[in-house]
Amino acid sequence: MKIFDRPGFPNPARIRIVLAEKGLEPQVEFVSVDLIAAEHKQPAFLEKNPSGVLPVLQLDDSTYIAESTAITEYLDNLDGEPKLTGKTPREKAVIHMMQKRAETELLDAVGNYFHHATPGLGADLQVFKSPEWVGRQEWGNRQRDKAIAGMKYFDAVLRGHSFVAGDVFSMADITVFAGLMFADAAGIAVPESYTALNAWRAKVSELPSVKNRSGQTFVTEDLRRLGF
Ligand SMILES: N[C@@H](CCC(=O)N[C@@H](CS)C(=O)NCC(=O)O)C(=O)O
Repeated sequence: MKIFDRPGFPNPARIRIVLAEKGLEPQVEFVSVDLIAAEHKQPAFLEKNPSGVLPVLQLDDSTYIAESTAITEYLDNLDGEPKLTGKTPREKAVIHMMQKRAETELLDAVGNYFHHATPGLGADLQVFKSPEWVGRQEWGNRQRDKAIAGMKYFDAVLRGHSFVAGDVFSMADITVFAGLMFADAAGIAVPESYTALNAWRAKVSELPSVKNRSGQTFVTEDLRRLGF
């Protein structure tokens, strides 16, 4: 298997956590794609994933699988012992629901803020983003507010449960974790008053799959190129 990604970026980090959880890293060849140079918007990459985003999994039969959830489901089920996406119909449904909320209300909202209300990944990439329109920055700022509301929601969830979809670490936790990681990079602080969310984050940060392997901030080289 090959994975086209960029170490340190939030969606690639989701899959690196999954690979570590499943002990699959030795079976994967990583191919680094230069997001800041917009390599993922060029025809060679768009053939692999027409959405022009990372990560993408390439199977040995040359099937390409994009979308972090789809990649996670594939990797989690390879050994017939899923641990991140649920075993029973009920578990699968709850994890799917919470994961989707984590994407919509947090991770994607942070991404929209980052790409539309800030210089994002720089000039080469901006031409591929939504066209200039009045209110674009205002819309981006509302996405930041949406992300903070999402954090508040997950703080409330985590006051009642150990993990985002119940009592077991799952794909939904990985998505929330990536959302907070992206929030750090985009300069959106997690309010201190969200104590359950912050405590959960500290706990998840200590998991071996997260602590040792994911990379929890944008890699330094990319940060330098972005002028941070
Ligand atoms: N829905 C996609 C989102 C992937 C995504 O947005 N990846 C980011 C990297 S963290 C990306 O490639 N961004 C480049 C861009 O937006 O141009 C998934 O779940 O994998």
